[in-house]
Formats: sequence, C-alpha cells, structure tokens
Amino acid sequence: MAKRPQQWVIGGFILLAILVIAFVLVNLLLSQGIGLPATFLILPGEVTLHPGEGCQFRAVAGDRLMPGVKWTASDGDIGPEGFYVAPDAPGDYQIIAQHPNSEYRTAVTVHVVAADENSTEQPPNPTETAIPTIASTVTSAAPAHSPSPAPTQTSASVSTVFFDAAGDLVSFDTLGPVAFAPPGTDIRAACFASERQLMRTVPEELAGKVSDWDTKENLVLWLTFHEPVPTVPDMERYWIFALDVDGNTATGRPIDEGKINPDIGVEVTIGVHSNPTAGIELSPYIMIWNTRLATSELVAMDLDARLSTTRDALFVRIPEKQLAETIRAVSGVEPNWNQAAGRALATATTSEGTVADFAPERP
Ligand SMILES: [Ca+2]
Ligand SMILES: [Ca+2]
Repeated sequence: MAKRPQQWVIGGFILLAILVIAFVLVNLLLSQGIGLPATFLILPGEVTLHPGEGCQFRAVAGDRLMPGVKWTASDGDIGPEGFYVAPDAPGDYQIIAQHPNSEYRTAVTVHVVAADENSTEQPPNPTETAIPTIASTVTSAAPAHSPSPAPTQTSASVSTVFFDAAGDLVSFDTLGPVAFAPPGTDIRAACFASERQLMRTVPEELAGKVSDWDTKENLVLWLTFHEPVPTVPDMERYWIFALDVDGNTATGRPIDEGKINPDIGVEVTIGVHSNPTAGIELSPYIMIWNTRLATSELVAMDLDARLSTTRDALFVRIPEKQLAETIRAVSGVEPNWNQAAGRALATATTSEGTVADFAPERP
C-alpha cells in the first residue's frame, strides 16, 4: 500500500522524460528541415531568369497561400512579398521561404543566364504576323434580349473579334434587362471570339496602347467600351475575365456555379476593381480554381492593369509562365491557350443595384 504513491511519482517522471525527449527530437528535426511538410513549397518552382528580370514567388502550404513568410535570396533582391529581381551575374541562386510560425523552410533554385543565352529556345513565331483587326471583322451581335437563336450558332473563325451590342446591360442579381448603361460598363468588344474562344493576339488598333508589355511573356486580356470610363469618380466597377484554360467544361469551376460561367469550366478569374471614391483606381487580382478544395482562391501574381488614355479600353497583363505553373499546381490542369475559352463581365454598382454586361452573351 505504501509503495503506490512512489510508483505514481516514478511513472510521472518517466512520462515527463519521454515528452521532453520527444519535444527536443521534433525541434531538432524541424530545425534541420527534416519533417518539412511536402505541402510547404515555393511557386513557381525552378525558374530561369535574365539579369535584372523579376519573378513573383509565393509560398504555399496545403494548396493555400502562406502569408507572413520571410523571404531571403542568396543573391539578387527579394522583397517582403516574394518579388525577386535577378542579380547581374549569371549563376544559380537560392530563394528561401521561412515559415512564419515554425522552423519550416523551403527553397527553390533560380538559374540566371545572360540575356542572349537561351534566345534560341524561342524562335519567332510565324503565326504572330496574322494579327486580327477589329475594324475588318465586324460580327453583328444579336440584340441581347430578343429570343436567342443559340442552338444554331455559326462556327466563327478564331480570329474574329465579336462585337457586343450597346445598351444590353442586365441586373446582376436577376439577369433581367435594365434600361440604362453607366459609362465604362457597356462592353463593345473583348478578347474573345463569338464562340467564346480566347484571342491571344491584341488587335492592331489596340496593340499600340500596350506596346511596352511583352506579349510573348505575358497573357494580355482586354475590353473596349461603348462609352469611356468617366474621369470623375462616380461608382464602383469591376471588370472580370473568366478563362476555361483547357476548353474543357469538365475541369475547373463547375459550369453554372457562377453567373459568368453557364457554359465554361473556369480555372482562372482575373478581375480589375475600381472604386475611385474609396481610393481604388485600378486594382487587378487573380483567382485560381483549387480543384482539391473545390473553391477559387486568390493568388499573388505580378499583374498590371491600365485604361487607354481615352479610357475606352481596359488591359490586364498576366505573366504567362507563372500563370501556367500556378494553374498546374492548384487546378491540376494543363493550359492549352489554343483551346482556351472565356467570357468577360463588366459591372457597376448604382443606387438601384449592380448592373452587368456579359461578353460574349450568356446562352
Ligand atoms: Ca454591351
Ligand atoms: Ca476547364
């Protein structure tokens, strides 16, 4: 009987010792980077850059963006948000992401090569000369609210920019027609053909407005308006592009889950938010369909958005390689830009609700 309390004390000590040893071991393993979860990683993976070239890296844990990561690079400059600029000297460098709440650490290698070293990998593309023009290929758009002849769609050439009717806005909530169209909301044309095919080449008339953007390295999406975006701040607007990057309705955000995709399986949603009354001029963002979690998630990417000087055209620039790598990692889909389809949407929030224009029209 007298031995009992003693046994308890000894048992307690043994248990405590086991816990202490386990704690020390786990910390030792973590500090060595052993036990690093396979899901904490840097995207994009291994990349090749030219001296001075930039690349947006992001740290992902369990398919989600990991905020608060501490970024370091063995050479070159890396900002607190993971934007890296390659150094002048060619070589291999390490980008390291330090997990904010643990000892987890992950790294990728960047190859910096002299500007002319890998130019042979990208021969000029002869098809690039076939630049579509807006003016020469007017396709009449059916009035939006007349009975739709949708089942007898004619097969359009991929290079045909379609035109969206004027005054064809709807209520975003009810999809019923509305009588007015705030300027900068009524879409005239977009980077899609009438059968929703994505047009990779910016038409001649618009190309000069983004001549400083490298269209080989970037995906450039655009919209034109019947009435330009006002310079006087008036209301909140969104301009959105939904892309089915493999032209496969069975992959991506399921059809009909959103108003923009009654007929496309969307992997990428690119938006530009404008609310000058709240100090937001043009704020681009990108969401990628996360197949595992069945949701679209916001990702960090080096995006650019601009209006033309006449404010009747909007452009968004997305780094294509980074986009493709993110889609592969998050959506598990291989982009095929020749088969990609999509739809543009412009909205404006008025005192009577949110009005919207879809282009091409919803079926
Ligand atoms: Ca329109
Ligand atoms: Ca798809």
